[in-house]
Amino acid sequence: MEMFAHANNSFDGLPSKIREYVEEKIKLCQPSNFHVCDGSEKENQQLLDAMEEAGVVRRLMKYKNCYIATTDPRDVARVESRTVICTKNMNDIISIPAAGFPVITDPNIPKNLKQTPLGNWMDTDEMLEILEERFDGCMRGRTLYVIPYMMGPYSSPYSKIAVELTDSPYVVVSMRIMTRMSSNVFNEMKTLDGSDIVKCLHSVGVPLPTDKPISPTWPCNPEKTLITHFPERNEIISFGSNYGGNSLCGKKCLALRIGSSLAKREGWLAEHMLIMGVTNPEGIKKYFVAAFPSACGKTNLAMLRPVGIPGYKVECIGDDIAWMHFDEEGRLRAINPEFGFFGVAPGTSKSTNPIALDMVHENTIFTNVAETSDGEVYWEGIGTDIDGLHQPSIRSWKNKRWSVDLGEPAAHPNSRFCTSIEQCSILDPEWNSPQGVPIDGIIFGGRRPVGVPLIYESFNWQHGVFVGASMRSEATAAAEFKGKQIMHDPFAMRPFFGYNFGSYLSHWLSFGKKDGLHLPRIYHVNWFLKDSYTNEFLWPGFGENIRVIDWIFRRLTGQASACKTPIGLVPDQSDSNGIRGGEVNPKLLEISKDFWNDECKAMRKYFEANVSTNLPDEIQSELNNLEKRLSLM
Ligand code: GTP
Ligand code: SPV
Ligand code: MN
Repeated sequence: MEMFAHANNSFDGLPSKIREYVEEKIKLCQPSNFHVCDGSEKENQQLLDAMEEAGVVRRLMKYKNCYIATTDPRDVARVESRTVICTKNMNDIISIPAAGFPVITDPNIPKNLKQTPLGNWMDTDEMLEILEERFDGCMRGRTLYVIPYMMGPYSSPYSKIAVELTDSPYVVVSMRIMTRMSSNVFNEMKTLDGSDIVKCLHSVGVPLPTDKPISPTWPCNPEKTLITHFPERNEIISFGSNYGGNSLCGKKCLALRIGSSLAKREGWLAEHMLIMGVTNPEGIKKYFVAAFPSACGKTNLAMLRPVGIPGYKVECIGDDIAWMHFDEEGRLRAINPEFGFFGVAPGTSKSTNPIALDMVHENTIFTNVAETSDGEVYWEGIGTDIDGLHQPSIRSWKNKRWSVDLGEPAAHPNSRFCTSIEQCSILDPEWNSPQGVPIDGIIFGGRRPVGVPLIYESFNWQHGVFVGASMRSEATAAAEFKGKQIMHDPFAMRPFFGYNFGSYLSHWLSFGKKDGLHLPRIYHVNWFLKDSYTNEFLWPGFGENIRVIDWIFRRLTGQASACKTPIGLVPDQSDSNGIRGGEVNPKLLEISKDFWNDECKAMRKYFEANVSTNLPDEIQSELNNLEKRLSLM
């Protein structure tokens, strides 16, 4: 990608702390030019035009201001094995696994990087040395962009200010959608101590000219990829990948990994959660947050269009990340630190998520979707009839002519749309509120084909924290895992913990011990139970998930009864206070003693192997109690 045509390469207006940082990184990375972004429409269009000319993006003729980018096939998702938190003290970040650390055999992964199923750690100084080498001259022939941005609403006491330096124009236009990116942020920075600003450095890791066989339209360096976080320095350094959570540093790197570590220090919560407002048929409004692992239904639930029970209304505040603080009245309030959606494309259709489908036909950047010869997007589950009378030809995400017979998907399973939150037609009136919205319920969930019921309620806060800790879910295409193995994914945060999971649990538990807090009730849902014979989903999902939200809502207003089971409270099927609005397959609410005994064994093993002495006693005793209740079943 050639340099920006009308670069703003003056340091005027940069706060001195940022100027020093930029100067230092320019010296290291040796870009041929630099540009300080202002976030304006004009700047955005210039970048898109330049990228279009260079073939980095293609304009989609059917829509207004929409583009497709397709990636190097080696750079399609987050890479968890190369994502690492760096501090002085290892135990701050990870516990030593009972089986010891795996020996690193890949010569491109630092030998002293410690990998665990709950995150990776390396010593700060050692990592900085390795990064110094990777970044030395890494931007030669490219432009370095300086992106000032804010996570969270302007003038919110909970927002954080950051700057990302990157040599990827794709990252610039994406960050402009996903965050509040503006030169105004520099003014806010002047009032801050430099250490309050989160500094991010990103490079695709391919200096020019290069003799490597790389894609000129999606440069990346998969062998050398490292996504590193320095919570003690408020810094993020990401090398070699241009994809989503690896390169858009505001998202997982800042809002979750650095965020959770700040949250621990400052007494709040940074979570992988959607935020939704629900108004019931009587006009009562409640807000919920929900944590599901990547590609397990957050965007869909956040934009749910109710089906089955008339009179409900759902409004969206966020689809991926929640920052939550207890306010002076002891209510938990949530803000969405992001400004856009980076949503999974496959499966998005008029019937599953009409709100998302409507919103992506303007000002959207698609990544790794397919394109029809009519200039429309295409992906698996988009709901258009490809066997119909008019059959446009389809160009796959690999830029090849595609047909079903090829036996591979047209769009990558982790293909995404990137759209500003302002384009969502069901935005909650409070979506931009500096104080955030008051949360009444916390919902955990995962992709569990067997055993885990559609819905259950935890007995109390401590039990709810245990429910979050014991979450498991099928692997998805959002990271590098192959197949559908059931993985432990506590709080849907496994790839995003910024500090030791044991201390994270203690932090959550600590709120249960404070006086004067109105603790939200905690639930667990599973939309993904399957019929073991037909392999079909037992629950219709999507819009009909309102029927489960309705039960939760009526539990909170004291209108729905529940049966006590060993794992928690489930809807009473025999009375009309159960899941309303249609038939419910009894298998959806079954609790099998054998299944849950096995589940307990798996949890015990997981905690012993990976959390050991850092596991809070409360979680241990919740597990013991669950086993006891099961034995009496
Ligand atoms: P990330 O952006 O990776 O964090 O994912 P997410 O949690 O926001 O997941 P998303 O809502 O994008 O859904 C991922 C996939 O699950 C899509 O293909 C959806 O169509 C599908 N999905 C979402 N909700 C449901 C549901 O209720 N039932 C079924 N069967 N599939 C669903
Ligand atoms: C996820 O994987 O949870 C995402 C997509 O939301 S990414 O931004 O790539 O992390
Ligand atoms: Mn996510």
